[in-house]
Amino acid sequence: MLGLGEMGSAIAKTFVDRGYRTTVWNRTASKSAPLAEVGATVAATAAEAVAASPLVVVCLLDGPAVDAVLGSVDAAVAGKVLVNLTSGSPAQARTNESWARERGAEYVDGKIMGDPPYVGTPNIMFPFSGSPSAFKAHEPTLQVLGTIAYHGEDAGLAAVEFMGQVAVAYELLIGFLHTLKLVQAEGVDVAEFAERIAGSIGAFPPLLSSMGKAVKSGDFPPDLGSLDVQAALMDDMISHRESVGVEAVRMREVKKLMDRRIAEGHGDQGFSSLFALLAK
Ligand code: FVH
Repeated sequence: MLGLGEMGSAIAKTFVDRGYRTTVWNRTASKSAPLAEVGATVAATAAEAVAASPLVVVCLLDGPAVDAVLGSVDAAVAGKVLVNLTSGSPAQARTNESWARERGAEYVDGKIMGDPPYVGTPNIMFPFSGSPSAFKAHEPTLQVLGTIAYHGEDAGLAAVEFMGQVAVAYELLIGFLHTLKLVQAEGVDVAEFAERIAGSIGAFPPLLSSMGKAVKSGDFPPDLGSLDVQAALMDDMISHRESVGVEAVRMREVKKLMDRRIAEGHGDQGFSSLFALLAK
């Protein structure tokens, strides 16, 4: 295990707890002590840790950290399976895959969707992609970390899944925070309102599924109503926000897209049809 930050330590501890012989390394050596206490072997260098096991799991801060550590390991990865759980882009994953292949190692990219306390439970998700044979060989080991899924041989696919899932979460949550500001500005209890939203959000999964199908087919039904009707509501939403001093920049963006779509003769289509305008 290379990297013993919050996440790397939780992963290493899970391997040890489940009975896997585990060798750990971290740039700041003192972070190895709690792992040594529970039974992990501490390596003095990253290369020494790599040499100790057929499976090498990497969990570092970011791409530059991975480059620095793998650079110090270099040829020692020959014959190993490298599983990199560090956050990063699809392009970084594909570059890492080439780097490993050139040195005779198999590469699996993985991403982490969840927090350290959930490692070792089903409540944390790990999408993987890359070498199918390496994934198959180590699937039972990776399964102890949480709920895992294999997305395909292209090493970038786990990162595509991660970036997409994280993006949906951030887009939704920033919209939620703006809405809380609006509700609070109107004197309504935000915590109680949040509870009501938590109760009503169950209506979204069927909508997401039907929007996905509409985007895939290019056949846009009037989901959420026709754009002609929604555009009028959007005007109300923008002026409501402005009237209570809440920023409305994204709503104006949505309205602009609706106006463009209507001007192009698609006012009878629904919200999903805005997808047609999203290419840069
Ligand atoms: N923690 C979380 O909740 C999130 C959940 C979602 C996914 N992430 C990703 O997991 C990666 C690791 O995150 P982390 O929480 O373990 O991060 P830190 O506790 O900050 O530990 C960072 C480790 O990286 C080492 N490191 C940083 N730079 C270098 C470098 N140039 N050379 C060698 N090692 C480096 C650092 O070492 P040290 O500072 O202790 O010496 C830590 O081991 C991350 O991609 C998240 O996005 C976690």
